[in-house]
Amino acid sequence: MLGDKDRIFTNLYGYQPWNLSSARMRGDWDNTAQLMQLGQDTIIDRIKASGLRGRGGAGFPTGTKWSFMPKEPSPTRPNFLVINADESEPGSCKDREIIRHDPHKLIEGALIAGFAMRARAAYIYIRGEYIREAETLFAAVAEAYDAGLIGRNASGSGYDFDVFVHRGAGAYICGEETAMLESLEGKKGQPRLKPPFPAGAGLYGCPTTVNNVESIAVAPTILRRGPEWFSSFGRENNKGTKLFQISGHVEKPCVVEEAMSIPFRELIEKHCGGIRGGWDNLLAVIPGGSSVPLVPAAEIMDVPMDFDGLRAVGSGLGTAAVIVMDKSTDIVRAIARLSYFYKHESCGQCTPCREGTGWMWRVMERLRTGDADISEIDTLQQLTKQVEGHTICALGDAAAWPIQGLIRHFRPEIERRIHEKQGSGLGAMQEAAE
Ligand code: L3W
Ligand code: SF4
Repeated sequence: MLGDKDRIFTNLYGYQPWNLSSARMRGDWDNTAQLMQLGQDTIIDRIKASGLRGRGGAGFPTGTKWSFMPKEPSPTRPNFLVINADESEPGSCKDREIIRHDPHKLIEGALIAGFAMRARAAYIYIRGEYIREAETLFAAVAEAYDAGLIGRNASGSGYDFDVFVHRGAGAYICGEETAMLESLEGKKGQPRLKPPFPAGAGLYGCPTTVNNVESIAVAPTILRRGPEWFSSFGRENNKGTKLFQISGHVEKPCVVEEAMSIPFRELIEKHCGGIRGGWDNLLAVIPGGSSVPLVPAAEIMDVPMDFDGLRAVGSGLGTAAVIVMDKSTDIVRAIARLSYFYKHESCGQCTPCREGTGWMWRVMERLRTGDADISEIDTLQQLTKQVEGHTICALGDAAAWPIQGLIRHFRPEIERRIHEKQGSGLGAMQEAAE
């Protein structure tokens, strides 16, 4: 269980100002040059030792990712760090809170991570709809430049490092790392084929690492408190603290930093005051943002909220955006709405996703209203398998998985609607005949 002294984000709720003087009082920018004197390889080794895994959804080990960057970048092909603040996954709202209330943790993290990867600059790509957050971030970056913390001889370290903030224009797909790079280059935000991974050929063809806001913002604290401190939370392969974003039918929705692997029931009891209407009223949970399959109530209660625990029940940690649904939820309608989202956000460049997301949504709509043939449930299931794994980026999978979860766990509910509609239709026909 995480105590207040163990929290990295001590201003998560904005009780104190976000500005530099307040951030300094919270320990940010405290002798940053000394941290950098550890040296690039030691910083990467310590991040590896901490067990930190990417906080944007995929959970790739952060230190390992940093180690892919060239150790001797060429002057004509510099290394870049790109920070993914395009937080658009339905249910996710943690990066927003970091930027609103603790932007200096992110900027200091950018300098340290950028230095460790020998990057010349960081680009923070922020979701277009985050207007006030972008204003805060621009102002915090300006404060950091004025104080000599970034820019030439950043923090007196002798290292030159720039930070640029770039606003997105409202497309979910620009959160996919290579679409983000395309967008930063001024092109239409469409994912690239991987490999090559960004570490080989990224922004303007240069070696690039794309990391989530939370992954970068925790790095200075990990180095100050030590990798063993961070890895003392959670369990093997699932270390550290994590921002959980709990929305939906709980008494008190919130964003909270907790130890990785906290059991679901404890997370909700401790921070959200339980389920609306009591635990018996819980129907299902989407534990990691809309791209992961739902888990029915009976299977989620004691699950450790981490990468392995949620995979074991057929879902995933994703961004740890926990969407709680009680028995008042029309679960078929909820998933149909997500299908609409993915259809709308598909960039359209590969056929299984462009055509498949629209097809899946139309069938989901028929299942929602009950105006479908019972055989269409299997057809839809097969269709999700045609999309999954056959697309350029993960959006195709993300569109398929929620539907697969629905069919796996709520098939009787889908069938009930169809039978009910057919029954009422027959009834109406009989009435007309009489
Ligand atoms: C070099 C290799 N680099 C992998 C890098 C790769 C990337 C990272 C993870 O999707 C997920 C997605 C969403 N050499 C490498 C290598 N890398 N092998 O490691 O890569 P990958 O492909 O596993 O994931 P991804 O394409 O980054 C991210 C899921 O997150 N998600 C939602 C996220 C939503 C947001 C948001 O709102 N902003 O992030 C929720 O589950 O479905 O599966 O950097 O380059 N051999
Ligand atoms: Fe675009 Fe969808 Fe293909 Fe991703 S899977 S590249 S969003 S069409």
